[in-house]
Amino acid sequence: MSHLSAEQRAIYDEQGYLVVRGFFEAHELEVWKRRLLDVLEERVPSPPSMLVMRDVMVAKGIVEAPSRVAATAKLQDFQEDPVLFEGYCKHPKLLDWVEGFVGPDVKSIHSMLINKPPGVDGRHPLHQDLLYFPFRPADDIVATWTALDACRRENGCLAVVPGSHRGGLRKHENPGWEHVNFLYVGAEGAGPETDRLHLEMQAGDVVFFHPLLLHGSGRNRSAGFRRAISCHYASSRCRYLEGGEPLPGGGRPYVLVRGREHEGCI
Ligand SMILES: O=C(O)CCC(=O)C(=O)O
Repeated sequence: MSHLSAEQRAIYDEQGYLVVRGFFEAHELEVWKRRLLDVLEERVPSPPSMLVMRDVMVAKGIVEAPSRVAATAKLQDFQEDPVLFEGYCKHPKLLDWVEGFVGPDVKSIHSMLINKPPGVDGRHPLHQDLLYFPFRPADDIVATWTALDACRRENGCLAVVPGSHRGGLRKHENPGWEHVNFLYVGAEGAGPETDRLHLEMQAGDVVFFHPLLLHGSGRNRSAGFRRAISCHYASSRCRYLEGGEPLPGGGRPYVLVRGREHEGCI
């Protein structure tokens, strides 16, 4: 049963994103924030399939981080972490909403806890996530991005270009900045001159967005962390592009989280 109203769906179709305020409660966010610390401070084992990505300025020795958490840009692909995956990606209320975008058969296709520590550049250029997904249709893919802290311009909130999902997939390239995190590429023609909307969000707010929406985030100029947890979902009816199948043994694990599998699909 989807919770998405026809009016909300129309906003999403027009703008490429939909913000839902007060979606999660503070105690739910606490569990995910504590898990980040437990993983980074090695109180719990870190699944081998999960990438713990250091910020590039720390990795190159340009900035000395006071702790491992201050050195970490994100955790990625946490499908084997029971707390983050079961708790967030399989959250029943979140999946009820996701169904409203991709239908009843849902796969989780990518998960991240983005940390954005203070003291580093950490910007993410405007880009389109469809770049990372070798299957279609794009309209059957949706991202959820949940603020774990209050996200403001000062600490590098998400920025979006409303309506940009109605163009196609652009070429992407290194933005040419001095310090750019691993695989943070920007869409061609979407440089600093591009008008964007800064999505200021309270902790617990969620934004659902289309995989062609141009989005990115600024530098964290505050003294605290700007954390967010995010999962991408696709209909399990999506089909690989020709030549787009993951390499044997490689590629991302796509995990059925609701409904059923479909023959010949992702
Ligand atoms: O949370 C952010 O700063 C942006 C994350 C993002 O757009 C991404 O990792 O694709």
